[in-house]
Amino acid sequence: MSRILVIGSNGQIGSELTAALASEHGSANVVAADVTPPALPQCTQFVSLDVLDNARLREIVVKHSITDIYLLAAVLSARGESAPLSTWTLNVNSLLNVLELAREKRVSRVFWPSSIAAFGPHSSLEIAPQWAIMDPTTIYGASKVAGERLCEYYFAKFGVDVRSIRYPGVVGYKAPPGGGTTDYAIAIFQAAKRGEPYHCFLDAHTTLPMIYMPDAVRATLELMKADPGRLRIRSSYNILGTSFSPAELTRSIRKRIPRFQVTYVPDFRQQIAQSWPRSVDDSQARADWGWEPRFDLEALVEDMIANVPLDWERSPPARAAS
Ligand code: AKB
Repeated sequence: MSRILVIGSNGQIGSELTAALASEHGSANVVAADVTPPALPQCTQFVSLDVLDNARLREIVVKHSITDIYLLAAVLSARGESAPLSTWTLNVNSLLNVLELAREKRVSRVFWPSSIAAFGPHSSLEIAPQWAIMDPTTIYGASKVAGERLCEYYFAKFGVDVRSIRYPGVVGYKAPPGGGTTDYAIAIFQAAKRGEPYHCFLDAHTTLPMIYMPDAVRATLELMKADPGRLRIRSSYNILGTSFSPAELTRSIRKRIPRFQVTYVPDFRQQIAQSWPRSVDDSQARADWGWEPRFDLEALVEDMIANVPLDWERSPPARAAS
């Protein structure tokens, strides 16, 4: 039986993954961890944890007989640029702390997310292959490439069962995103629903790989359930939900909210987005563990409009930690 620790459980992905794991494995077998307690009660037990506090991490793993760790705590691409050193420290050292626990056989399995941010200007940006030149331009991207190398190293050298996905931009409505370059694709829905214009910080035609939250969560669960013998990638798997630009997203929203207006005022995040691929080749994930997305752009837009709160304050979600 798995005993699961989710680190970064208040964040955009962490909060939804924690709920999904609790419904799959039973609430009693899932421990949620973050630096501060969640704003809303969660379906699992909560422990306070700064993942850089290695002694506390070890104490929690032993006390709760943890077998599997999902490490979601991270500083994302846009926010990371204002604090490179602390971004690197959190994103890389947290992974090392967890991989060391697995090397010592204190836990059996680790999930760690990489990102499309691991790619860079020379990565074949039309459709980034699984194996590409990785020359990220952000500290977040650099920490993801380092993390991928560490995952592969700990697997090859010590047999650590670590599994990873390069998440595209993740769109969801239950918790706010925290400091990413793809965050526009969530804020735009809230403006549309409030009947306000949206000032987009990316250029109209900046196409990026994206994924709807239910697909991202399902991909994570499916990868972690996959037969280890079938997994040929121990750095991180490309997966794709759908790809779209702000202009294409706006067109789709306007089919449902015709008077919605968007202006484009690109800021520093435009440069980051331009260094990322427009799509990714996820054929390896499809072949190895049967990955298949369910939400295309129209399905994502339909569901987001139906469910996204007008703003996070009026309908408070779990606090985002990353
Ligand atoms: C970000 O925009 O930084 C994240 C990511 C693509 O990893 N959403």
